[in-house]
Amino acid sequence: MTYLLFQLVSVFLLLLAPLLASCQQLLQPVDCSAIYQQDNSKPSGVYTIYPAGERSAVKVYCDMASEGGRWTVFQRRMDGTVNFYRGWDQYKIGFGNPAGEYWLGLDNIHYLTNNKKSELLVNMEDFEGKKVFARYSSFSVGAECGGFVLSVSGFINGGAGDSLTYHNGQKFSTFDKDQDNNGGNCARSALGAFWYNTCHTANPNGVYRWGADKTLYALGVEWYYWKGNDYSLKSISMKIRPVL
Ligand SMILES: [Ca+2]
Repeated sequence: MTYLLFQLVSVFLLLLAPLLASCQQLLQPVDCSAIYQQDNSKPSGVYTIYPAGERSAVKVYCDMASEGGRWTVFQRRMDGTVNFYRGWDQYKIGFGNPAGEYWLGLDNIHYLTNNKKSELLVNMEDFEGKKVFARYSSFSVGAECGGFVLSVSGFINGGAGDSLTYHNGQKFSTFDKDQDNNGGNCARSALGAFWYNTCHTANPNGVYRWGADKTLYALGVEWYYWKGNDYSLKSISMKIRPVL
């Protein structure tokens, strides 16, 4: 009798398994857009996403408000509490605090933008309280074997100007992996890590400084076509979402 019951329960669980699996999928959103689409009343904040399957859980900040929301933030500076002058391994896997300053990691950015058309929003603010943005209708990052090449196009101006087109097609560089077009090492001279060319018109991962500072050239948190090379921004955040 007990054995029969056991068998019945087993069969029941077996039949239920596909259902449980699909529920689990819903509970493991790939990005902030999936979270928003499940429940569009969710506020901006820290959520867990799964960019590359069930074992890839990572905490991120979701921007559910700007320009229609659904944004997965992959880079954020706001107060200088996190050191962004780090090497290749750190930029590959990510670092920092998702509730504050962080870098999501190139692997995850690649997974999120690899197989689906994505757009990019860059929000920024100066120390006088002025806020602008730059938006790009197409954004993706290639695989590590190709050097995490940046593909960005379709600029839409929100007052910030276009500082990223200059970086389109570049590999990512850190102080310990120079893949830029400069004879020297842009990551070392600009004290950051980015898709440097020869070297940059944007340096979002540079040194956090408080506004205008001409003592050292072009190493702050900069967006050249808005504030030039001697002004370090108060905040900048880079975020992506799939084009629906
Ligand atoms: Ca170089």
